[in-house]
Amino acid sequence: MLLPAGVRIDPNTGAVEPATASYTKRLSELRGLFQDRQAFDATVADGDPLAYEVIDYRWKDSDLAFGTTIMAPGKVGDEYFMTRGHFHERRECGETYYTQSGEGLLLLQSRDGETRTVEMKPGICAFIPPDWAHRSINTGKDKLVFVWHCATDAGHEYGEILEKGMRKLVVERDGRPEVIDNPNFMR
Ligand code: PAN
Ligand code: ZN
Repeated sequence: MLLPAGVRIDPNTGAVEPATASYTKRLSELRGLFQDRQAFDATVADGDPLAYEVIDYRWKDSDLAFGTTIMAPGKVGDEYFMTRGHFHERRECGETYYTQSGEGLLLLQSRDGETRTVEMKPGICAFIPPDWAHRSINTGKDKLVFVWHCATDAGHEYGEILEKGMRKLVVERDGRPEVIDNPNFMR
């Protein structure tokens, strides 16, 4: 039987105590996401920084799961560090992203190609409707930490976004984040 629990989440580090699982992604594991391949190779060669970590509180016998994502600040060329981005395998499953610290943008794209962004900053809980692909982007100088919450069996469908990219990019222009069309988006 699953038992109730109070799970401590550190808003600055994203640590989850107790956690059930975690993984990390180094930049080298995100090949193909960024436009500037030369800058990508140079940044990987220069220490292959940790891009993000995901920590879960997830039990298969529960319908609900939550956890944190901790994103390092950084850029590849003028593109900020980002997550892979995905749809959920179970298309009826949405999600929430509640930012604890740092600043970023949540980039969303519907199945039929509508795009939206939602600001990520402490106090904002982003609502991700079912069947919208979502990618988070750290546009700040510090860590971006957010708590996500979704169905345990929502699943991740990465293929389409990995193959085609997203319709929009978030780049730094004059020291500020700007959302632009992705010239390499494959229809
Ligand atoms: C999050 C994401 C996490 C990492 O837990 O999986 O932020 O992003 P990618 O999975 O796109 O690399 C979530 O949205 N779960 O459904
Ligand atoms: Zn998700």
